[in-house]
Amino acid sequence: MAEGRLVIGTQRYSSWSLRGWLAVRLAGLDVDVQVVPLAGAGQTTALKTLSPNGCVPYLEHRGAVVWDSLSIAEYCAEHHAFLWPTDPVVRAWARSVAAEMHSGFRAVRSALPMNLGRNRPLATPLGEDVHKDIARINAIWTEGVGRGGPFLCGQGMGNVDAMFAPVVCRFLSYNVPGLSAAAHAYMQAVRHHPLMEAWYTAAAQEPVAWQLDMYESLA
Ligand SMILES: N[C@@H](CCC(=O)N[C@@H](CS)C(=O)NCC(=O)O)C(=O)O
Repeated sequence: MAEGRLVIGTQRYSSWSLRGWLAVRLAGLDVDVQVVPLAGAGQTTALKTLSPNGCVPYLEHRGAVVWDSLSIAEYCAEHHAFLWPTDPVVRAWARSVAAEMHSGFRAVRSALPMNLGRNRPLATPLGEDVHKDIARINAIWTEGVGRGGPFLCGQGMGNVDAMFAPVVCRFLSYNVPGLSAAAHAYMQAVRHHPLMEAWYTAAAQEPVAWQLDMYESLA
């Protein structure tokens, strides 16, 4: 019997869920995964009584109840120390950019919603605020990979990469311009990590009835 459960949303769309799921899988926690189809715009009734904040990802593990992707990442790091870099200087950087991701980049989030079924740029030009976010993310990725790569803090995927993984999905889906060669290499490393392959495969197998017009009809 599993030691708990991780509840996530529609894998095609749920960027926060992808973060939590990656951290849990990287840490090797023995939990059952439950997928709840999202209604969009924060209207998923089933979640309102399920998790303390009415959101996914939501983790129950060995009696601990954990919500919010960043605290799930921290919880997972307690079980698998290498989810954050061992070098304190690199760890400080990793935590800072993970927090920056968690609390920022709103322009990218709202203009480029995660949709793993999408593979074309937006019909309309990106706004200045979106370009500003892209430039900052490009700088973070270029700096991180500059340490040797292929991931942001070295050879293995860790919490910092889990936090940025949905951004990789968005940038690939919308073929975002203005990224360095290092950033492109980073996106390929993330996209082809076995856990990401598994996530994309599961997303492609979700029922068509779970697809939401608000994302699918975005020109
Ligand atoms: N800051 C939270 C955000 C979680 C969040 O907003 N999750 C969305 C799904 S991606 C959600 O559960 N929305 C509620 C709903 O669809 O009703 C985290 O990092 O986990």
